[in-house]
Amino acid sequence: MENTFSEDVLDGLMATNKSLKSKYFYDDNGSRIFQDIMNLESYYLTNCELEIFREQAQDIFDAVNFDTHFNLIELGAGDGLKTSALIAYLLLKKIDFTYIPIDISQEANNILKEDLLKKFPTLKIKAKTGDYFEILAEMQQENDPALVLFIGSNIGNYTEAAAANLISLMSQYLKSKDKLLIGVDLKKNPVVVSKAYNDDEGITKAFNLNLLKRINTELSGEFNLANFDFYSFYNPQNGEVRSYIVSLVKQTVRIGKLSVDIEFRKGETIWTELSKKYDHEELEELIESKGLVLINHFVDRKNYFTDSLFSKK
Ligand code: AVI
Repeated sequence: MENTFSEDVLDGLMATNKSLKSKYFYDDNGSRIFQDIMNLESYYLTNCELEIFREQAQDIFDAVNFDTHFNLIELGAGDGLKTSALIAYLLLKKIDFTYIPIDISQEANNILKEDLLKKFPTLKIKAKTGDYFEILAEMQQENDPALVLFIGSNIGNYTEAAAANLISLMSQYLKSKDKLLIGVDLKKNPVVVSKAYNDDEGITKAFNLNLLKRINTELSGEFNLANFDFYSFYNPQNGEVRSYIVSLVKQTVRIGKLSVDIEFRKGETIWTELSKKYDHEELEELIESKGLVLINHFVDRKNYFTDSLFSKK
């Protein structure tokens, strides 16, 4: 069984090196802030991936090479903005497919379905709520091939071991004809990467501090957000952006529902997120070591982002 929010908060804040898991960013408020991040000029990832889908949809589907009905399965679909570009292409070309977005949030799925049907009334869509792998296991029973999308550089939020485990599970659940399209942010000029995670408007800061807000509302925490700042750091040698909440003063914060008082030194940090950048070779190594083979990398014009297509060995 997965840990609960309170268990993870307690473990993370009682540790010598404090941390909070980035998966907890995405409550309703956090998801809204993430939409704002995706609209930032400095957060280039979204536009790069959108450009790839808009301009290379045909090349991608030629490489996928399905000639019967297939399932387009998306792991963690969010607002479906980028996928819409692929869907628009497929519908235009009258290609027969069913879109199956998988999300842990029923509400997110309902909104996505409603939005997409407004845009594309003829779309066949079967949104599924639950665990990615339980649903992929179910889908293994189907005869039709699947194109599985894991886009948005979500893989970057997993540590090396967790990413390897995730790809290995995906690979196990793919049927022999299935394909995986994975969207990954690439290593590039460190100045560009740093700016994406440190915007002038303070939106990424608000995204991080929302974790403390969540603890306040859900666990009766007493964090005063004015006493905390945000810091992110990109190490171009290993491709890791690491993000932190910083305590601006020495303070003790009560978390009522956990019956604990958390002590902070002035300048002490809480690690909140890893956003790893890859290069093509590293990505191929990670994925090909788990029984998949590269078909092609589709990159944007600036070479900032890749959507890479893999098949089973
Ligand atoms: C969702 N994920 C890929 C984003 C990223 O770039 O790591 C989340 C994010 N964190 C700060 N800005 C955006």
